[in-house]
Amino acid sequence: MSPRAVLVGAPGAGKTTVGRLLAERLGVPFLDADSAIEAEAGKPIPEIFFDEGEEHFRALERATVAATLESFDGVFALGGGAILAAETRKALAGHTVVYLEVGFADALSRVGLGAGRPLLAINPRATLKHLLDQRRPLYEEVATVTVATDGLDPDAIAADLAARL
Ligand code: SKM
Repeated sequence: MSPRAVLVGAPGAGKTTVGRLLAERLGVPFLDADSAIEAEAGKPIPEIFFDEGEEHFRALERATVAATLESFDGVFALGGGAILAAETRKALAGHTVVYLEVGFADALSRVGLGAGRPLLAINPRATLKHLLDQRRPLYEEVATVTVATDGLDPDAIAADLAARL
């Protein structure tokens, strides 16, 4: 069993929104890695970062992604930083991996400056810019399909993807 599509991309790329719409169109379930980790840990991600630290969160993330890649046949959205782990990039080989590409301006306007994103809690603009630059090559490395999302609405992206998968 293997996910129909695994969505990767930076915070603000639209992985959850597009993923949900794509799953609906394909008639399969949707799973968001961040939500699965929160359910397992019994608390929201900012609290996991605060109480146990980022390393602990990353370990939960690696385990959740590895298990889900082997057992889930719907649309699976990864957290923005999941591809930082070499182990996860390797595990993605052979899967249909959709990279939702987003530029700085659209990512910033989609994530906003609100709570819920612990890595962006301090100096969000500079941090987001850095994340996008640092991670772009990693998203490209794992992607089998790349979709530019700037200026597009989530349903149009989902429709395009459903036709291509
Ligand atoms: O997985 C969460 C978490 O807040 C870390 C993160 C990141 O490293 O970009 C993105 C979110 O999806």
